[in-house]
Amino acid sequence: MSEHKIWCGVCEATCGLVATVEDDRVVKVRPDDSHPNSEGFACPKGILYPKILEDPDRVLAPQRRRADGTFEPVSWDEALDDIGRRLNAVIAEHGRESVGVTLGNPTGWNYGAFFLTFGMAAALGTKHFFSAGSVDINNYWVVGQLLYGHNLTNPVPDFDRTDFLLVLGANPVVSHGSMVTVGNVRRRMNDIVGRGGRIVVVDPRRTETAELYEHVPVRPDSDAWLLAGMLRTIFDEGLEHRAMLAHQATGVDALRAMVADLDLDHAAAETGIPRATIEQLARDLAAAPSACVYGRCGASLSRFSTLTKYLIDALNIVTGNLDRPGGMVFPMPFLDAETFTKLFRINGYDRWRTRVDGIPEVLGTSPLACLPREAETPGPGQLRAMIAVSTNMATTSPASNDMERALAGLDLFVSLDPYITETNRHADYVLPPKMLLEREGFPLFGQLHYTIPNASWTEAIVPPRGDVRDDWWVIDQICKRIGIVPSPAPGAQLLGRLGVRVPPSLAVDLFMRIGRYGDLFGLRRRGLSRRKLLRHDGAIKLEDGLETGVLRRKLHTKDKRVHLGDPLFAREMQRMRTTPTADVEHPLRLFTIRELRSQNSWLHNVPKLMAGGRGCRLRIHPDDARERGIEDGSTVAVASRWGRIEVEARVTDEVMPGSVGLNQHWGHKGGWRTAVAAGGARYNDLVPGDAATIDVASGNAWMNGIGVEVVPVAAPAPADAAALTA
Ligand SMILES: Nc1nc2c(c(=O)[nH]1)N[C@H]1C(S)=C(S)[C@@H](COP(=O)(O)OP(=O)(O)OC[C@H]3O[C@@H](n4cnc5c(=O)[nH]c(N)nc54)[C@H](O)[C@@H]3O)O[C@H]1N2
Ligand SMILES: Nc1nc2c(c(=O)[nH]1)N[C@H]1C(S)=C(S)[C@@H](COP(=O)(O)OP(=O)(O)OC[C@H]3O[C@@H](n4cnc5c(=O)[nH]c(N)nc54)[C@H](O)[C@@H]3O)O[C@H]1N2
Ligand code: SF4
Ligand SMILES: [Mo]
Repeated sequence: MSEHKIWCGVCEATCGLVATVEDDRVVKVRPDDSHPNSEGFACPKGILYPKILEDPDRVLAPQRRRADGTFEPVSWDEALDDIGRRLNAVIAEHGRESVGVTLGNPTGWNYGAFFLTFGMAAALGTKHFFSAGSVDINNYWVVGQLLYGHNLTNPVPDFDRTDFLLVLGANPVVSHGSMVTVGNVRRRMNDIVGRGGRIVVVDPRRTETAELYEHVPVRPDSDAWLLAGMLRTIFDEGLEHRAMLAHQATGVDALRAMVADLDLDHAAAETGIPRATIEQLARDLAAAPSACVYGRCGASLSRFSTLTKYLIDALNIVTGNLDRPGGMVFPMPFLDAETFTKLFRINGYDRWRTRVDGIPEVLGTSPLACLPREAETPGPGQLRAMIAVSTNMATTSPASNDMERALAGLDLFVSLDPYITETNRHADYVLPPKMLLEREGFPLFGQLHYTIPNASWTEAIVPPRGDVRDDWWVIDQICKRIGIVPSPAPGAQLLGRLGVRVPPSLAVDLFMRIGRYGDLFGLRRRGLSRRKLLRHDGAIKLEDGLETGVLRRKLHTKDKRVHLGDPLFAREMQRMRTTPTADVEHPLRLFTIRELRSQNSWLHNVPKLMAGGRGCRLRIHPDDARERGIEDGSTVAVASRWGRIEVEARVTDEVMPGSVGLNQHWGHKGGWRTAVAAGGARYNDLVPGDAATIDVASGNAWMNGIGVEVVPVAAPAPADAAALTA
């Protein structure tokens, strides 16, 4: 029996855990009290993660799809050789640009897979490089580029010192924080209130977070109106922090002009928030000794998500809260992704546009919303083959049914995933990865946004089950067979041509060692290296918190100022102000609910996580239910302009009138039996994916605030019901 301090690679909190291993199995996991960031906190997902390793539905050998849609196991050589042959045929006929790569959320905790998908896309020179960012954080990446000069420059709230936290569309008590790595977030938020500060949560639902603090209900998809209204109030009343603005930013006049004639009564009507509340929030924010405005998925998956994120950052800057204690502060990661993405020209915006819809590229990627049209519209550059790495895009992307059809129609579809999911049941090959704990790892994404800088790198603690392989190895093997080196680095390309492949661990170690906390190959005795971290049990704390006064060092703009005046934002404001929002046939606004025991679309196959009466239920306000004759527990049909599903209704005043909330990512298909048996329906069947509906500036899908109507579904007569179950 042995104990190992590990980190959890399920969500961004990146908690420290202690795993007990007996006979090559993880028999117990508990929170690590000594972890500098999570301090003894962990959630059920982290504790139960090892169940995945033993899951009877886990794919343990490469699978090839037969003509009848079932799968048969094949050897790695057979699978990889056939994939290579078929990819070469596609490339010979249609060119490398017809091959696509998609990376999903878990690559953020799987650095090898992450770097090699970027590398493969770069080596192919393909525009068909899709990332979960386009159903999540592309708006951050666009605003990062335009304001700070780099996609990945991302200030995070200074939880431990702030006096006022304004949260828009985030539920950290359940999600444990996003685009900020903050361990034990609930304790740290309680401390804000404990020291006399305030937390205001703007959300259509009285969430687990809103319930603990002050709650301002907002109509889904209207945050930009609220933020613009607050900015107008601040400028009208002269509450802006002039000295900080003059020092930090350019383009303030353009911002002022954007909001100068905004009608606050109209903003109140759009948001459902009284004008007086909008004005008071603005005054309170400006008057607070320090404050942070923080928005996440609720604010990122709206129709105007680039504008929303811009206005969030603008509010922080205008109130003098950027780069100061208690405001929005900048992490200094030990692996400086900003520098190396810049070095290899990965970062950027609008250097090219997508073939069919003309949507600007973000960080070299195309939006998932565009994928079906890229695959189904003939012409040069048409998408013909796809290598997908840890993505369940048929469920997690807009217009799910279009996505399934498009994937099924490809000449070749290869998916790296531990399960047969609703997405990759259409794949020609499903290739099974080693999971964390079976592979070494360091928390790539976590360190980008940490609030308590710390470093860790862990060894595999158990041997892999079955015949599974490292994701990065699989990608590299595929690349070998089509004669490319999966790297954007000219050095790696050169070595590759000489037959030398640089493993991702070596490349990352190199960047870490020459980085801010690196050992400079021995010159800095206390510095970091992979070897040192692997030898250390648990995480090494690097700092007590984040430094301030670093803005000039962090900015990638030439003049070392934050650029508030990019004309794109004024255009986006105009787009919002001229887009009609009323939809009389679909008057209710649908928004997403995340759950504590899910991680996006997966972990639904762990029985212990699914216990306790969980279900996929539409939350509807009692007034809206009464008006429609809907009873609690009954089946309802939810219809948008783009799709229709049936689910159980839950009548509750936790959602504001006029809006309805639904769990994301249920209604599974494929080989994960527990997940399939859980039933429910797929949220994204209702979501549009056409270019006219997405946030055109970032390609982010519009998932929150789409119009729906809800009607009762008559229960089948007893005879029909008997026939159905027979
Ligand atoms: N337990 C758990 N944790 C997770 C995940 C998970 O699935 N489960 N997923 C992980 C991932 S990938 C991410 S990106 C993060 C997300 O982290 P968060 O963004 O903090 O999580 P969400 O629960 O999506 O929070 C969005 C909130 O926005 C509200 N909302 C919806 N529409 C609107 C709107 O138009 N305006 C406003 N103001 N609010 C709105 C919703 O009610 C919800 O409370 O969570 C991560 N952590
Ligand atoms: N309606 C609606 N839709 C949303 C959202 C929303 O709020 N509302 N949120 C969006 C957000 S924030 C996100 S991040 C996306 C997530 O979208 P995805 O990235 O598509 O979703 P996940 O469910 O995280 O899919 C992960 C897949 O990776 C597999 N996997 C897990 N670990 C590994 C591994 O180590 N290696 C490999 N190869 N595979 C692995 C899992 O089995 C699963 O099939 O969904 C988005 N979709
Ligand atoms: S909060 Fe996130 S990182 Fe922490 S244990 Fe849960 S899933 Fe893992
Ligand atoms: Mo996400």
